[in-house]
Order: sequence, then structure tokens, then C-alpha cells
Amino acid sequence: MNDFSSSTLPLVTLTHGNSRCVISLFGAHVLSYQQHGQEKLFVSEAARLDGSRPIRGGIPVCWPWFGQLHPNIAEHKQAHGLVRNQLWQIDAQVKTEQLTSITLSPTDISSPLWPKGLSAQLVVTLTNDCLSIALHSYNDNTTSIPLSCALHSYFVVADVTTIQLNGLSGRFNDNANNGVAGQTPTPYLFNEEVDRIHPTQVPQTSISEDSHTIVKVLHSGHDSLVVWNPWAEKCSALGDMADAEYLSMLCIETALTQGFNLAAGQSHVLEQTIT
Ligand code: TA6
Repeated sequence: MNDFSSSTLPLVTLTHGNSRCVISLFGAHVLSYQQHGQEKLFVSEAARLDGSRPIRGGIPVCWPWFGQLHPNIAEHKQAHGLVRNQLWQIDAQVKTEQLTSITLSPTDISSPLWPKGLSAQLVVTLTNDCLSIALHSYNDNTTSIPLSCALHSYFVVADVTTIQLNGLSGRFNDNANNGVAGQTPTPYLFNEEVDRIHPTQVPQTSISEDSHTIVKVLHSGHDSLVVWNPWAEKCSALGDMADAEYLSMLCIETALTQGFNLAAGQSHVLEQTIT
């Protein structure tokens, strides 16, 4: 696991009770969440922590589009939007007996791909027992704006081949198989590449091993959950992930991927709570 000691990026550490969260201002990227000393997030040992590319692990903020969901993606090839690879600024910080929170916003809206009138803020809130990440989107335009986004969370596991994912059912779109429809397995186990968009609004999922819950995730504001593990071949092709690290992580991503449009003058909140 990464201790971020090589990071040249501005980092902010939140503490509350005996829980702790580390956030990089590059990407407003939550890198670590230690709940009573227990790390819940995975960051690759090979992650670039110098701003040269998005950080591999933690909770990348994918906005204002998810993955390849942009009409001109073939031209610009910028997967996962415009904000995970730029500096964010601190808009507010709050500390009370119950919580410690920070509000961040992007600093560079100059891209021609940035939708006119659309803005974002990320609110990270740490309490003694959970971490909440809320991605706020605001449309100040006079017309609606297509919006897809995700909190692309990498959870750390001891061995992905021994865990199961709980809370999902029904069909999914299998992006590891040209987007064809698949049926959620029960139990949801992992023994190959998984890149699945589950069109669901289930409010809770969890990762368990031998009926012991490793992490529970609450989801809101989503129309889908994305489940990803690159497995051995794809992992070895990633320049910022060690070959065997696919065994130590599983992505469960709270997302909007199903064609949401943010109406003129409206706002939206995509939130996940890790507990
Ligand atoms: O969320 C799953 C996914 O879209 C996969 O298809 C894979 O590309 C992953 O995100 C990682 O994307 P990245 O651009 O961070 O390498």
C-alpha cells in the first residue's frame, strides 16, 4: 500500500476521533480513509503522486462524464471527465463535536469541453464511524445539461478471490464483453476481469469475506453502480499498478451513467458513505 510519502501534491488530512482521511487537492481525490485505524481504500504502490496523471486508487472524481460517455470521446480520448487531473481549491472547512468536513471545487474550467453553466463541489465529511463523499453539480444555464459522473472508489481487500459483493441483483451491462447484458451472479464472486454497469438504485452494498463484512457502502443520487477489477492481464498493462495488485482491490462506484440530464437552474448530489 502507498503511504503517499513520495507525493509532491498538496494533501489535506482530516481527523475525527480515531478516524482519519487524507485528500489530495489534485483531483479532490480521497486517498485514504482509516476507520478506527483500519484502512478501507486501496492506492497502488505505483500510483503517480506528482500530478502527471490521475491517481490510481482512492476515490477518483469522474465528472462531468463517466468513462467514455462523451459525444466527442473519439477525438479527445479524455476518459472520466475533466476534474480528476486538476487542482481543486478549498471553499470551506467545518469542525464540530460530531464531524469534520471540507468543501472543494475545481480551479480550471477553461476546457472547451466544460459544459457552459455547469459547476461542481465535493463535500467530504468524516465522523467517528463513517466517511461521506458528496459530489454536488449545479446547472446555472437556461437549458438542461447531460451529466454522467461517478465516485470511482477503490476498496482494499486482502484477496479478491476470497471475497463476495453483496446487495446487487438483476442484469448488468458487461463492458468487459462489448457491453452485452449479463445476469448478476449469486454469490457475487471474483475470478476474472469484471467491468460491469449495474443499472440500479440500491441504497447499500457491502464486501464480505467468510460472512465477515469488510466494508459497507451507502449510495444515493445514483442510477447505477459500477463494479470493476482489471484482473491480471489488464492490470499488468496499467503503468501505474503493480502486476499483482488486482488481487488487493475492488472498485464499487456510485454513478450516474444512464442518460441523466440536469435541468436548467437545478442541482444534483451524488453521494456515497463508507462505513
Ligand atoms: O469504472 C470502470 C472503468 O471505466 C474501466 O473501464 C477502466 O477503464 C477503469 O474505469 C479505470 O479507468 P482509468 O481511466 O482510471 O484507468
